Amino acid sequence: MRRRPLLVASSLLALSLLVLVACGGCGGSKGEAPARAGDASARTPAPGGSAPADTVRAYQPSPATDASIAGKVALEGDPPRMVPHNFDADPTCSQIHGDAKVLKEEVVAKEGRLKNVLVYAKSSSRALEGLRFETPTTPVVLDQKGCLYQPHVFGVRTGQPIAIRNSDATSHNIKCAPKKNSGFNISQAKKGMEDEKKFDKEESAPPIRLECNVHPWMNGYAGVFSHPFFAVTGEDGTYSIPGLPPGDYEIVAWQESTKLDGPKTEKVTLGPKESRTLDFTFKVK
Ligand SMILES: [Cu+2]
Repeated sequence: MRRRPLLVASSLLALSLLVLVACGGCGGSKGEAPARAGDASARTPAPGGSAPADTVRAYQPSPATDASIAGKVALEGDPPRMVPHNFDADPTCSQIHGDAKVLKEEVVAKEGRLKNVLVYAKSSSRALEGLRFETPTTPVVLDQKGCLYQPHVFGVRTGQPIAIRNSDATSHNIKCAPKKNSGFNISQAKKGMEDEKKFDKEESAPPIRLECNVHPWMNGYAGVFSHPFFAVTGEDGTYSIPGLPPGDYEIVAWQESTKLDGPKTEKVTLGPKESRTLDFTFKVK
């Protein structure tokens, strides 16, 4: 009986070793542990191959290792003249704006910076291989307000609802004919009407163009992504994409005007916690 404590200790040691061997990389960066966004080594498959089905992991933000990109989008050359909308075809629309000049949004340039540029990570980027992203259930709101689409350019996730709303006291029609997704053509005759639509497939270069049959000046663009790594430049021409798992990326910047060149693509490798500045420049053709 005096040997029993030693026996117990030996058994415990053996058990611990067994657990360690069986566990492999538990708590480390390899093995079948739950997905960690910053775990680049685990998500990078063998060269030339795509991730097998059993290595697909749910993405989770990992503040300890997530990288980010941010930057500005510049316009080189004299910007095309910004022409004001003519709302006269619908008195309700012209009344809303009165004497205010509302400029068309095809090229919105301010101090050499471009607004409405869609910047995104290509879903084929190696850093995103083997990652699965949960579909948001909160809708993106596309408002028809002042006889304009607001926002004019936006990103949405595959399968995420888009709440298309009519905030005007006039009739709008919303149609689109995407290349990869199913199109639609709906009417919203009254203020307050709302429809929900979804796009199931990625579509980003170009994004899906939305138009109104009633008001020929109304158009907008929806980029559809399987992941959350996209942004649209604001008035100051800047964008920011946080939460990126470290690794290799192809980052695309798209803008709508055929008067400018593009789209632009940059390859970047992001290290853990890296904050990279990535600027783009579009040139007037
Ligand atoms: Cu309309």
